[in-house]
Amino acid sequence: PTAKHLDDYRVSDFLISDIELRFELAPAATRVTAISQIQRQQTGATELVLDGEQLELERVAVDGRDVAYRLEPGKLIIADVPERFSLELVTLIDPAANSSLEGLYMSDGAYCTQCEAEGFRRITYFLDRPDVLARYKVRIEAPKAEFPFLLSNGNKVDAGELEGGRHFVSWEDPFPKPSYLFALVAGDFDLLQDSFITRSGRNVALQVFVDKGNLHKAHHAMASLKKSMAWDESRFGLEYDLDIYMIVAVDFFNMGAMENKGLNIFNTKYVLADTASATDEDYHGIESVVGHEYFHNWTGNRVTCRDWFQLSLKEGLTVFRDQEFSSDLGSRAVNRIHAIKVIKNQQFAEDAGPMAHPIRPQSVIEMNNFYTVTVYNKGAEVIRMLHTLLGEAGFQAGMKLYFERHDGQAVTCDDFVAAMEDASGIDLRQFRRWYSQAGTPVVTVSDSFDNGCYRLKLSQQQPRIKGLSDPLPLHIPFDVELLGEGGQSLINRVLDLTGEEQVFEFPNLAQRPVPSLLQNFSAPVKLKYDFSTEQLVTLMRHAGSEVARWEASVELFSRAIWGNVSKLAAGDAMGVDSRVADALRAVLLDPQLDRELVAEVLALPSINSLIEQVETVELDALLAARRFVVEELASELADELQARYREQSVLDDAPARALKNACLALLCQASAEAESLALAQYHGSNNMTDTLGALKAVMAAELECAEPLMADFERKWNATPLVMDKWFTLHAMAEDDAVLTRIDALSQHPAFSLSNPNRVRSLIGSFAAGNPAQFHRPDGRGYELLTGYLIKLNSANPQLAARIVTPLIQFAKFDAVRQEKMKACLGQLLAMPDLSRDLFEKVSKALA
Ligand code: BAL
Ligand code: ZN
Repeated sequence: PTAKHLDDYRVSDFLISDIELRFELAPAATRVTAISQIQRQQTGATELVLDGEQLELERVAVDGRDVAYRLEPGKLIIADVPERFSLELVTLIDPAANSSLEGLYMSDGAYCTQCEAEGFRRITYFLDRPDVLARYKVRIEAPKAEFPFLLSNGNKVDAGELEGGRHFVSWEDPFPKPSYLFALVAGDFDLLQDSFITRSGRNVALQVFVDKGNLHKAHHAMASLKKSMAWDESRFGLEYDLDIYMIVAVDFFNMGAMENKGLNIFNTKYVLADTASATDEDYHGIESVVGHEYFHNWTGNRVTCRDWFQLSLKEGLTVFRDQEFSSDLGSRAVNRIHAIKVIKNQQFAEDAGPMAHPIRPQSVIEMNNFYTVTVYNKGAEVIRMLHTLLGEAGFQAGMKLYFERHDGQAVTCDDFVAAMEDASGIDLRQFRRWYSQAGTPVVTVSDSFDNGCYRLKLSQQQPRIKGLSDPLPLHIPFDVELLGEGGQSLINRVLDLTGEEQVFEFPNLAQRPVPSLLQNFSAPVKLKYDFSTEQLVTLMRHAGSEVARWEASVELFSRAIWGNVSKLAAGDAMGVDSRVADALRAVLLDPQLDRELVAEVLALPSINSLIEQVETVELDALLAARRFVVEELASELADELQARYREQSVLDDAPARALKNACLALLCQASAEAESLALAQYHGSNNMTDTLGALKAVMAAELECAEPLMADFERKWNATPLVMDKWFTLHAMAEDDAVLTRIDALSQHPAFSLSNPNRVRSLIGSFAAGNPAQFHRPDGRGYELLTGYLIKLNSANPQLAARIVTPLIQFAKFDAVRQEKMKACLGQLLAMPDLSRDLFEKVSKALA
């Protein structure tokens, strides 16, 4: 497999203005007739080269006449085509055998599509690139009894009966779009209907399609859609543009959801919810993903990407928009903490591993590998920095100019930044480097205080990444608050760090202040500053921003854990400073604090987040030290935890459940006496948040009741796949030595299927990514288990395989013995004769 490079971008030789598609649906042999109106764009081009994969070609006609053509791997080539012509192609495809879930495939008996990034070429030969925008007319034919709903993008324009019990429906999408936004669905569903009146008074029909029997679980998705539509109007001034908006939930889906114009296709995980079966976190996830896909209608669909290297143009921006949506509707601090955790725990790991890439990658072998936390979440952080630099008014002016300039076009990240720059008058030349530099910058801070003047010296270091040019200093907005002795806020300011090293002065201060640094995680960088315990305790109690208080707690607890790692290495007894427990007690008992924030603090830093704080890790010592600190703090605070647990138990809202379950998790770590609390919660629960909270707590603490409760849960929920996913995950995260045999046994469970990505992610993916203790077992059997499943998934669903391989390629921080075992597994994958491009790209980079 070879890489494509951003620098090699050339405009397409030909354009396609219109396409008429006819689908004669049949599981093993769907006939697709495509009539495209094509015109030359590059003078001198005479050869039309179309993309196509896994297609059986039946007919090629130019202006109604059969013509000669050539087939090369992945291409159909027609020589000597005229300036403008109509091209008719007839292809046969096999949706039933399509296990990759790209192109047209079957999910539980229904037909559906996934065309982003390059799936449309599995439907017909086409200029399958995002800068070719065409108007689509689609006619779908299928047996009516089995497939009463035949859906595509745009507006329904015709429908009728055909012979033999078949029927057809025709759709027209008036907005020219790239092929990746094409969608088709055919099946029998329950349908939830509603409507939304836009601010200009247009009535939009809203439809959510779900598997039969699930109608009662579609209401939250519908409510989320209506909130999204209202929010985009009020915050961004953006209104919906078609007469109908459809969401279809399918159980077999590689991604979370897909923003196809007017016809979103969703993973059931992000649609179906009722309180019995879905947690508060699931509800929140649905709201944010429904919002995300809806917001793409402007940022992605109306203005799309010129090429796939520009993916962050739409994804970074749309993640930023969905984060703002969630923050405007819920707790801004808690939403920010969740976003920060994704960056620190996952994106920093990607940046430090073999797949490190800028938010605008420069070379790609398999595009599906670049739907990453870097492109999405670091991309959103880059947009957030622009928002910080420009302010809300400047940012909105930039958005307005962006749409004025580019509505209906396929553009680049540079075009977006230019709109922001031109609308605000702020010089973003240096800021643009965020798009081309990979790796996590480190900002090192030192300070001094004399004669009433406090000085902060900031320096930035950029990592060098193989294959990329030497990094240059970035424009880093660095948010600082200075606190006085009593915790009062003295100064709050965003510093512009643009040089390699800069000193910022704060004169006329009575005492040396306590600095709250990189507040709100104002840039996606690693902060190095030697905080004292006293400073962190002050920040935890008094920092103006709740996010800063949480950050201080993470720093304080992390130091307590690393301190014990050092003690273990020195052969000293472990211990926890009483100030750490006192600080946690103060947070736990503060009635003013957002209870979800308190729950976040009580969660204590995860192993994965701790690993990201260091260059190399002694995992066994880290696991032991974290366990020790958690148990110490839990026993120290047992009375207070019990009290808050009981106080919150009588309340019935999401923050109460979050805090209660965080208390329970710690109590179970402190002593087996908490078992009765967990049992009572499990048996008395009327909602999945509490049920799962109790189960998680007893599983993590390996209490005796864990096994019977898991068995009870399985009995109750074995017919509900999304709930069984939670059960598989709980098993996969168990830290006891029997987990490997249990996972293999569970892979034979009737509710498990290797062909369903949700099941695979819940059992295999969460083991590899979320159970570091067992995945990184010193004997290497955790790596071998993952590798065995990757070998099975490699040809069936390469995209999924390449997703879950991630923890295996991120070996650089581990000891030599573990690294060797990880590399041996990667070597085994690389030696496979039919290794997919997806896995090849990641594995070969890891072993390079
Ligand atoms: N465009 C792929 C799914 C999403 O980011 O919305
Ligand atoms: Zn997206």
